[in-house]
Amino acid sequence: MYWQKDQECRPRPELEKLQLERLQRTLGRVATNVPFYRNKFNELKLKPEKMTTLSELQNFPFTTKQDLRDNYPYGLFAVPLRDVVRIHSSSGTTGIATVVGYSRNDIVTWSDMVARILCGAGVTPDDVIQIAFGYGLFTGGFGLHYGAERLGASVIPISSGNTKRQIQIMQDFKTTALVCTPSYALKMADVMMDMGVNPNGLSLRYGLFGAEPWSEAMRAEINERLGIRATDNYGLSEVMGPGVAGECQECKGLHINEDHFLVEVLNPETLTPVAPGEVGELVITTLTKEAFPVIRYRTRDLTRLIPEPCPCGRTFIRMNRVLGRSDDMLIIKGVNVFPTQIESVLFDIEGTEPHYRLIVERENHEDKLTVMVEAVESIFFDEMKKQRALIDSIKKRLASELGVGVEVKLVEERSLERFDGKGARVIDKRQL
Ligand code: DLL
Repeated sequence: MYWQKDQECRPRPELEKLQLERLQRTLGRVATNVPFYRNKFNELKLKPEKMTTLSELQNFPFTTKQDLRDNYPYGLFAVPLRDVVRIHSSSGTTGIATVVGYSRNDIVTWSDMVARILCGAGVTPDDVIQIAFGYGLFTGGFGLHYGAERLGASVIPISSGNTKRQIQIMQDFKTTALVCTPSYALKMADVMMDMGVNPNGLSLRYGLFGAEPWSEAMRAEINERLGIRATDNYGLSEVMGPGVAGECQECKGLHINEDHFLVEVLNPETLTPVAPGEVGELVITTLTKEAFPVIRYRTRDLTRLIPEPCPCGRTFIRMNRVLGRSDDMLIIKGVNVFPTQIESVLFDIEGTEPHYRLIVERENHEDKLTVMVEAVESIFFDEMKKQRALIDSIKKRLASELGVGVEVKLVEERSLERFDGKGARVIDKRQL
């Protein structure tokens, strides 16, 4: 199912021609309207109007989150404020917030991009969509909301939190599609159990999850517990919000809306392109945004592109689910470890619950990673021998997956905090 079939299935040569035209226009517009870009282009003697191939983008400078902070709040806007109809902001955990703006046309484009993702996941105007992302400065709530309305579905703008009420409404309003973070979907499954609500008795069929990294194993868990078909969707506020990429029903990677976003995958150290299909940092240039275009924005998200055509017929390239952020990557005794790798192992082990925390410490100048994972209640009634056997088997599986030894601690069911929005599962005490 497509939202804009002609655009989503455009032959690649035509798509690339369109990308070049749109890229030239975007570069020209930021050179004229945004002093930050104009100065950088002048310093490097770059002339957007002379560009003849897409690969010349590689000569242009990167934009980083720090650049957005340095130009707080409106320094990178490419239109006067009177043409801006919406402002979003991401506070981040530390430091100055970043601010992004949208023109009237940007909101239309954004809604279409999200409608494409909803359609790709199987949602139709007949569906009832419960949007359990926060509404506010975060782009998740409003982004999905406008897309769902554009599609013509019935939208329940419940926002995040108050989980029991979410479930009550899901029952009463016959919600067919749930939209939130994957962590919150799992929390809902727990609360349903507490309430004695059988997920199979609900009308729920689809789950569109995003805004944080998750694993295939977590997808399987959510699908099973909620009796739905979960798809992954990706985006970031600096580039637009949700709507940058999303999975079709094949569930084998996320189609990038390439007629609006030009992507590169680069080695994060050398900042040169990785070999096709290799993992690297995703760098995005917007092709149509008016109010807040970004050139070569370094997302810090690690992924790889899947160049093979998709059976669904879309010609947009797919990206692998995000493996993690380059700044979330833990370096334990020199070995690179991604939280999602640990998650995959934990989800696969009998006797553990899908809730964990990773604690990183430094003891005697050595890194120590402790994986705290909830275990099923019966384990604690068993003899110590059984607990120890479970710990040992987790340790062994993790050591072979990660290539570095870790400590494992079993904690009681429900003892770790649950998340309504983005989960924060890593506690790195080395930075304190
Ligand atoms: O999280 C936008 C969004 C909202 C996407 C709702 C999807 C659904 P930010 O708050 O700016 O925007 O955070 C962006 O979240 O750089 C990734 O690190 C992470 N992220 C977003 N989607 C995914 C995903 C929104 N599907 C940052 N998988 C991004 C993994 C994701 N990470």
